[in-house]
Amino acid sequence: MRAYIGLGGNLNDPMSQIREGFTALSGLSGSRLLARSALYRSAPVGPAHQPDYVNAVACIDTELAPHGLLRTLQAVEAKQGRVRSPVRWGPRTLDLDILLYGDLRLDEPMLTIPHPRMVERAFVLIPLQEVAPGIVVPGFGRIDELIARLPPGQDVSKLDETL
Ligand code: ROI
Repeated sequence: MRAYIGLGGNLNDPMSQIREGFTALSGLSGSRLLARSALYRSAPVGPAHQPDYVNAVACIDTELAPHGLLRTLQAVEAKQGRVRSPVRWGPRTLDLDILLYGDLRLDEPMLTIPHPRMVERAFVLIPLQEVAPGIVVPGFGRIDELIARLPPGQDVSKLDETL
């Protein structure tokens, strides 16, 4: 099944966090990494007193069922997504979200597909459009229409990865 994974992080070196996330995704059991977007810098959505995020989207081909994929992604987050802060375990530095899983629509307490907030978030839709132009988000519509309908003021820009 073709699935799209959203990556995000905002700790010290979030570009490296996201690159490591891509590396982990390229080694997932029963899966292949088909495409990765550029890295994007985005202003935080939600609590404002935190650093900017780096966001990206990956496309994978996976034999894992949705819940198996979720568990596998959570294991990657646990292994690579946390860094030790001087005081205690720091905040999660790598978020891996299942955005889409084929045409599946799933609404369960632990797992909702499509990701329930993705259509409001420029930091998801813009990198998703880069790897999947013309994709239809099941139940929501075509990516270009969703981007056109985004609430204004979300600050997302492609990063220069030569830095
Ligand atoms: N904001 C941005 N820009 N990018 C994220 O990945 C992100 N992830 C989150 C919240 C706190 C909602 N805000 C975010 O979990």
